[in-house]
Amino acid sequence: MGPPKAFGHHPDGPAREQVGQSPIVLHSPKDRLHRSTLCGETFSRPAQIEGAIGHQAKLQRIPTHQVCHASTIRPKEAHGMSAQRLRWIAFWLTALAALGLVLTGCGTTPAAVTVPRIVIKATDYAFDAPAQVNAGLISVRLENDGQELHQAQLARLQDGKTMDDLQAAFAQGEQAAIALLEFVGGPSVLDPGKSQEVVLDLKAGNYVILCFVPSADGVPHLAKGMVRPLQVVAASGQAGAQAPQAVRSVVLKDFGFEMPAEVKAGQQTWEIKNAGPQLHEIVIFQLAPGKTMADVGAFLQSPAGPPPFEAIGGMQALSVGKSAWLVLDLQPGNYVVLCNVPDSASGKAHAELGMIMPFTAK
Ligand SMILES: [Cu+2]
Repeated sequence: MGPPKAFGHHPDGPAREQVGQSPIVLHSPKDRLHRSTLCGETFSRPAQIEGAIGHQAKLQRIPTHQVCHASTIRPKEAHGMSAQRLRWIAFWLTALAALGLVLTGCGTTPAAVTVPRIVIKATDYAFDAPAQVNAGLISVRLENDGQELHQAQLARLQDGKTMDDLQAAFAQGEQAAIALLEFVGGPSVLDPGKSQEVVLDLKAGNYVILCFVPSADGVPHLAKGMVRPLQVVAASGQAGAQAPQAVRSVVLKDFGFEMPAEVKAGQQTWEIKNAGPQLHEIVIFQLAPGKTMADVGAFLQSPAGPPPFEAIGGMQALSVGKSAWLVLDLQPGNYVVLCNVPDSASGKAHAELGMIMPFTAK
């Protein structure tokens, strides 16, 4: 852990956006002094270890300091924590400080809480997935073990609605079913053998995992069995995991993508936000050598021969105002992003209305 990371609230550090949102504020930029608004104590970089250990010692005796430290973990939940839990946090903070891992007292995020992971396996035509997960941040990885393209759309049923209601709505048409659901993302369309990871923030409720991809006969996979319920339950006493660090935010809107035309190749996380007003998704195709966006458009209009791209994933549909994180490992090359969600007025895919753009990874 390098100094800027350890000193998370440093104005030049990677967590600089958090300044002002935590109990630690910049006290004196000239002297690089930081101050806790809860306990009044100041911290300077050369005195990090001493300051931290001294502070941790106080933490053992003064309840307000326990609250102060706990607030750096999850401000909204800290004050509702049980005394036992606060003692447990205090114990670990002290232990970590003694090891030199906690360098800055209140200013440091303690050992990161790992985001829980689940794997969804898709076959022709079923999902293998857990039946229940805890609410909060969760990493969802889709592995396509089938012969066809698959996706895993996660959507929350409106309160009071059941799977039977959803089934009845699907019988009336896709728009009727969409009206019963809040779309929260999920791994997007994948070629056979590929996988995609996304990180979602799920609130408690009854969810479904869906695949809208049609087979050659035109029937969507969800009508062939690719509908699976998922229960998200409120987690009690679970420390909050940190949201992934994203290198960029990609905004989806009617009808386009706000993102650069050129990005760096390699491993990276994008935060995907839907600014609306319609439902949107981001599907990523990696172009075959020599192929262009025009070839993709022509193939989508009338598929013939091998596709001019590989479907490498993306983020499934998000309701307006929702965001989620897309974990990518981009090979250098040319790509196209597009949205296949149907327009609520014309029924045309958003890609046909302009929601398609090329980008290059270098
Ligand atoms: Cu769209």
